Amino acid sequence: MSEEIKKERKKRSLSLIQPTSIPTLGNYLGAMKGWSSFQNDYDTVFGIADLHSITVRQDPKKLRQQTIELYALLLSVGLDPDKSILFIQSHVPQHSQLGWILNCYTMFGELNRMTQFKDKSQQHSDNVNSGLFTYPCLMAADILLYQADIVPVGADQKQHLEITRDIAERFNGIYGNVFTVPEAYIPKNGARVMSLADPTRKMSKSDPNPKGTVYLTDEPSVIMKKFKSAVTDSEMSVRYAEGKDGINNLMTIYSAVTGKDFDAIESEFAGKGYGDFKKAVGEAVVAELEPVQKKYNEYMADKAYLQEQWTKGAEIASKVSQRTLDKVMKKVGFLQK
Ligand code: ATP
Ligand code: LTN
Repeated sequence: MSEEIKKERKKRSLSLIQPTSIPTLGNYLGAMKGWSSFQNDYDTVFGIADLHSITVRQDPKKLRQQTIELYALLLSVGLDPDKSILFIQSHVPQHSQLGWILNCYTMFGELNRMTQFKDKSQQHSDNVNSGLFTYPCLMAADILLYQADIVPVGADQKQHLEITRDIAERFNGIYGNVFTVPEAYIPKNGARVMSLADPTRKMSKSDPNPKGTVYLTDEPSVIMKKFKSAVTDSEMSVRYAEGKDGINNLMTIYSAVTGKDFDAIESEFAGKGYGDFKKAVGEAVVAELEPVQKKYNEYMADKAYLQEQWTKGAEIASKVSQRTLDKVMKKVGFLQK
């Protein structure tokens, strides 16, 4: 069988991330860390969801800078433009086009149930715009345009994957088999990393309290400091249990980074204090991020290379997604040019 045919048969994996700031340890462990390993077994597509990011007000200059930084970080965690399609969403107009069409196949009541919409409209009560509400239609377009089979994301995106499946099934039910119905792929460990300052809330890029959030480009000393001041409990025993949100979170992080399971971690720290444990978690995270940060600095010093890659990514993404868009436009009854 020729390489070309073998490649055609691989399943497709797709995921996007918003350029709302430098990614956090949560984004990394819940999503980005695993993405590079998909490149061997899947036909992989990754993108920067800048269209989604303006559902919350962004500073234009910062948004541009964060998009470049995120592109460099995607390469730094091991995404390879020769193996994957790596694009920026606003460079590929097919996303907005299909997004609009899918708006008309998504019910108000379905969107109204989305917990991300409820959370974000509370966080940004001065800007509850319609984009925030119809966010899942654009996300469904991102996924369905490429006929993705699996979508590796953190646990918080499960509901958005379910609505994407519902939209795809509804559309297929009316017009025949147009879209592949995708499945979420949620990692076993690290799917939900919590804030170090408030372990009952997810670690988020847009958290105004930087103490609870580890950013991928934080200096080692900053990372160590954040772990040292992580909120724990008064029990002084490293074990995974209900009500020990802080320790559970640190164990999750340590396990996701080192590959050790919870039993092994409990034995390793039996009889030791939280100080030792926090230090070990901090050091493991620093060691994990060191090679990523080194590559990041190299890529950031070569903007011409980055631009060349995102231009190439947009061309390929546009070609692939147009095939689905053509099919959809024909099915719904739009007149051909
Ligand atoms: P924002 O804080 O701006 O809403 P975010 O970090 O929640 O952003 P994205 O940039 O869209 O959201 O997320 C990219 C990926 O990271 C998604 O797959 C998401 O599920 C995952 N992710 C986000 N936060 C966490 C977390 N705390 N733990 C695990 N995975 C996460
Ligand atoms: N909503 C996602 C980001 C996102 C996405 C996608 C993820 C936009 N489009 C398509 C997977 C597939 C989030 O992670 N907050």
